[in-house]
Amino acid sequence: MKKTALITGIAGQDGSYLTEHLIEKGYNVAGIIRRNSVVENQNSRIDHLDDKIETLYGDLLDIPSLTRIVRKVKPDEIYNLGAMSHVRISFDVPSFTIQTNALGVLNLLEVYKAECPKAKFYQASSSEMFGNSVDPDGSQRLTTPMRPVSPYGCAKVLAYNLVVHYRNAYNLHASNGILFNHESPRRGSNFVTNKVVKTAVQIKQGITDKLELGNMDSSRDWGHSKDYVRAMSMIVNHRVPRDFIVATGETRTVRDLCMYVFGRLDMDYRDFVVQNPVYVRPEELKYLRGDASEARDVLGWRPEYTFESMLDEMIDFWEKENTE
Ligand code: NAP
Ligand code: F7E
Repeated sequence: MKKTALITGIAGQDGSYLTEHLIEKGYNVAGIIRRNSVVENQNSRIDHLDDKIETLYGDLLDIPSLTRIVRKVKPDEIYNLGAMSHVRISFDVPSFTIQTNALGVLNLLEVYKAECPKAKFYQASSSEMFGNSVDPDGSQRLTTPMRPVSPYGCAKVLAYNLVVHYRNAYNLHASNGILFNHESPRRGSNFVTNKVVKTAVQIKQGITDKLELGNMDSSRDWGHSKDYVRAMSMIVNHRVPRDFIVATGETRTVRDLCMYVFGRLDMDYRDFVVQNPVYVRPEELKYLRGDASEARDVLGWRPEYTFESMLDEMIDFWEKENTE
């Protein structure tokens, strides 16, 4: 019998790729969307899947909507990807961020426990939970202390702990995937990778002449969203519920990112990048490099994209987008 997956945040970057992945695996997919005042923006990442999925209006902060949706969909698997996902903006809207990213998870766990406790549950946890905590070998892993440095990170730590607690207390198949940064052409263009690629292509095409950035010295472990949604499905279908790190194990600075993207377009980033303090955070997470050896050894997960092939795909996307 076909399995049914329910995805919160289905219209986001990961939600859209996860939907494609699960449809390919033969699932029925349903997802929660929120009302957008610009109707054209509502489902732009999932418009092409319109006739293959069911979308339902709901919100992690609205328990009646979650109950109604879970009763209707009767999911075998729940993927909780819905969140206010922008770290810098979480400093501007800390209360909203904590409500959505922490209390929203509590709401969903309660509905899950009451309505479909036999289902499997995935929580989109984040490397931002580690803050500036790094093991002596320069990696973060499940045992690395969590010391978040943003409202976003604080909320994700609470949500992470709630998932572990509900798993243990109520014998639920609930797992956290602690995913490091992952990108794609579908990434919001106010995240640094897509911002750099989009603007560099526009500079090359003469549409603009500078790129304003914040801290160029921070390091991130960047992978591709398509690879990471495969890991989500492997985590949910693992025999026992448990948490996994998903990362590439490589780290690069924002400066390295600029050097590669501008270089690919035959330009020198130093001629175009200017610092704007608006993009500097009150507290910065300086360095991330994940140890995903358990995802590799236990789940058999391997990323297919490299840092370069991911950026090449994003450059191709913006080159086509800007000329159409
Ligand atoms: P994204 O593109 O920003 O998508 C987030 C989705 O959540 C959007 O569809 C958004 O809907 C929805 N959402 C926001 N608030 C909601 C609420 N109150 N109720 C229901 N849905 C809500 O983010 P993403 O990159 O796909 O990330 C997916 C998840 O993974 C997020 O939880 C994020 O925090 C987490 N994560 C991401 C990364 C990464 O590098 N991408 C790494 C680790 C963890 P609207 O468009 O209507 O706002
Ligand atoms: O910043 C620096 C910035 O916003 C990366 C989310 O998916 O990954 C993401 O969070 C780095 C930071 O991602 C600009 O200071 C410099 O050091 O692309 P980002 P993030 O904050 O790491 C984690 C794992 C998540 O869970 C989150 O949901 O780049 N940076 N200049 C800049 N960043 C932005 N956005 N814009 C700049 O102009």
